Amino acid sequence: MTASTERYNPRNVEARWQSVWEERGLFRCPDDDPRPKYYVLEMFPYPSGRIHIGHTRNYTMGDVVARYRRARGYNVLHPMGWDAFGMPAENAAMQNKVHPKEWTYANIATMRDQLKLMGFSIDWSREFATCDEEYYAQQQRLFLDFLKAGLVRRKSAKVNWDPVDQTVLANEQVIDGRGWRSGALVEQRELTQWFLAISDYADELLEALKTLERWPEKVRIMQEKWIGRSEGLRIRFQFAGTAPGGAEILEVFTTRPDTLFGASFMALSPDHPLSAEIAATDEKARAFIAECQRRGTSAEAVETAEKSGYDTGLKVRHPFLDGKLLPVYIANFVLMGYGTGAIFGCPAHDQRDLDFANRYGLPVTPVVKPDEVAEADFTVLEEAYLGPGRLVHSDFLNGMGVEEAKEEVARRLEGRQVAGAPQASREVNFRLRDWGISRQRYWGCPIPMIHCRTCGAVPVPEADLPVRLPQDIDFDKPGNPLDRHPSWKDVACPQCGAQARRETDTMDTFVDSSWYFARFTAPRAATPTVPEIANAWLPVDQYIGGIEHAILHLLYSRFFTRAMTETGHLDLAEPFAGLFTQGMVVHETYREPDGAFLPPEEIVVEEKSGVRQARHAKTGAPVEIGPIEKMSKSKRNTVGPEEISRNYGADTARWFMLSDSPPERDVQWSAAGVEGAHRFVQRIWRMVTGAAASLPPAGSPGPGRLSEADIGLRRATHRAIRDVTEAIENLRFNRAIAFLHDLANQIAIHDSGDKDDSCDSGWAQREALESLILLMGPFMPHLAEEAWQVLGHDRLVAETDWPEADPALLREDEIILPLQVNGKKRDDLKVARDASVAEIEAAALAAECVQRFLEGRPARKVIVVPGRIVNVVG
Ligand code: ANZ
Ligand code: ZN
Repeated sequence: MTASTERYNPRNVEARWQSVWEERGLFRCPDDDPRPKYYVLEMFPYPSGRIHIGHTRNYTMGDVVARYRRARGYNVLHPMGWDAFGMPAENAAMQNKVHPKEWTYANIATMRDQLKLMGFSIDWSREFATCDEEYYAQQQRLFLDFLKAGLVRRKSAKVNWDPVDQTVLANEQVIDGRGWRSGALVEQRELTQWFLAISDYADELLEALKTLERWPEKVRIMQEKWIGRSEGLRIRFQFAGTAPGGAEILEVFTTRPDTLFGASFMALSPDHPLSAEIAATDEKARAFIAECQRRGTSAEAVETAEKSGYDTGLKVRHPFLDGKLLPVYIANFVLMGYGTGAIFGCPAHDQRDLDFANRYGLPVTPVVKPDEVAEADFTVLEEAYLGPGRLVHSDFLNGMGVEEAKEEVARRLEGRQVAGAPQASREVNFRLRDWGISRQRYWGCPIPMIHCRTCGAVPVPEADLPVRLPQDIDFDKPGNPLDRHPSWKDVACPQCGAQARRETDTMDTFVDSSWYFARFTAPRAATPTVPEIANAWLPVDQYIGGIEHAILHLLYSRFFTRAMTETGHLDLAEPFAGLFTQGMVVHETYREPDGAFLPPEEIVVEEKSGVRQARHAKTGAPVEIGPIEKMSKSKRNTVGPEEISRNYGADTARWFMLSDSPPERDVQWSAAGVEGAHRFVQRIWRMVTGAAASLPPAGSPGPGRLSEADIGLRRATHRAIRDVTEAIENLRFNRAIAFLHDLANQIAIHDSGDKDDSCDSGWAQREALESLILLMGPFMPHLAEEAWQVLGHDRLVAETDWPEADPALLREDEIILPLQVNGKKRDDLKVARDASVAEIEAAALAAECVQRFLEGRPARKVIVVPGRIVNVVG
């Protein structure tokens, strides 16, 4: 066999195969296809400018799955689109005077070309951007249908207000009290907003998490916590005297009614209506409330703040202790948006209450005592006791367990009347709030509503949809550009015809991404979905994306699926049957002495006596090697697909990104690693081109006679088929790659061994090479096509069935039997699978442990249970 010296040139080869795939329309997926469907989706990108290779790791994973499923006979939907609305386009407009639309579509064009270089098997005919009029028009339809179904609400709500960007921010866009983009200190404002009724589905969204078996456990737990279901009791405390405004009762929500005898104070949220009543006549209360509001009263703001309160002088009566009065505070750590906005504080068993009590000198009475501690030794000083135990200092509850005590308190209070109602009622609360979708921005989907002085908020009539974004818009001043537009918002009321005003808020961009997976099933339809088609394709069989979307995006999509089902656009329980969260691509950072980051392509790294040193490629100036970090624009540690495609080819990048680390872990991009992957590409190419001429033709019948080595190679081949298949099924891409390396090694070993001319060695070799190429196909699709052609095939790999492992060749040749001496296991005995009883007996008698035992005596008996056990009796 002659070794080929011709190097594989990915640059030409990859472009050529990409156009062949496209010409033949191989990745289009018809809706009316008899094959079973498979929908694989990667979270669609935001068109921020350019992609770097780190962005493409999840698309590579999705592509491996897509190509594999196609080869397994599925009709595969693997689409791509753009999550294209959002602030960055407006920021770019402000900074560079480009229109957000122009900026966005230019970025999409660039990024589409970049993605195409990677050779992903995407049905590009289904592509859309969420800022396409065609898409957001349908989103407005959905909004109006949700409105009709009672799933849209208009409420006044406290919002996080970014004074620099002049917009409302979602809680998760507030980081350490500052706007995520502007960095400005966020203020609290009361605004009337549009909400989607996700809280109506809280119970169901929680319950259905159990059905998501192919989701990572950690994501399900995060969602569970976010939804935050609490079972508790609403207790009505009586004021001693009357409170300002005439209130007789203070209602609290508690999950720990068992601790009622440990209560030492009550606390109201600064936003509680009673707090406002008190403030009306109490200047100090007013000042305290104002200070709390200045610092923010959102859950995030409150969590980090030191506990503080104001003693209002009011008191309530303890429900079970005659004459015991509890002081009522206004406290900064009580939220208005949860429960009743008021609590009873039990310092011994709640850390916030304890911190508060210690600060204000309130009593701390432990009422739940762990069993292993003596009552005299049990105190609570700095750390609240949250564990299990028995009730103490609690009158009729003494000796009960926590659950029993909860039940007893509930039962007694439910049966009592105060101010004409039971003193307590059982209640379930959720942390999950309705989803505020109003954003005071231009670059988003307009909310299709009109405000009329007489008729109120009126939906835009069907016939007038879509409400289009105006093109002529200016970004020179802060605030909402739509609101400032000279004429856009002026419109007649659809009901009474009077002069009215368009809603100038646009939708949160999370709305756009909450149903795009459904739109891919009928991307050009004149309705949001075509239900029969959507229901046939959905759910997404495998969804792949970043863990950063573990909560909001996935929860919102799950809610949309239900809302769309309720409004007839879908008939579906859950949108994503399988979810995989991938690790990132990380890379070293490089800095100049002045701290400025440098991109990898300007750096040369050398190793001198074991120490890696970097210098500037052009000037030779020394450069500091910084920590390994996620590839990002700001650190300049990115590598572009163009560069990779030019130097090594997409296949090398794809192979490398999946090879070293398990897919859920980060992988470090390094020049050495990429070169290693590329050497493998070249090696496969040499193997195939070197062997091609001497192999029997493709499709030759056989095999005829095979040597021991040939059979060994066939076994290795079929094991690889089994193992790679299983690894891809389980998304263990790095393991699949390791098995492929093994097979390549086996082929090389066989190739370099002695050949018996009377044997069909070439047949076994062809089988091995062909299997290697087909199994590699999902990872390195271009190399696979080129090699496949060299091996004499006309059909493309992309059109060829996945290889099947022959069970006969998977059987191990040797089996292991437990070897006993007088009924006690002494060793393992390795014998040929088809060994006769006599052969097994002989092997057992020859075993060292048996020889030592018999010391030259003959055995009395050897019992062989074929396939099970051997026992030597001596
Ligand atoms: C008395 C008590 C005693 C409590 C004790 C806890 C431990 P989850 O599990 O999150 O539902 N709480 C109720 N409403 C609140 C509000 N608006 N802002 C801040 N805290 C509030 O938590 C329920 C517990 O959080 C409730 O049970 C209440 O404090 C507090 F040893 O009541 B507990
Ligand atoms: Zn009107």
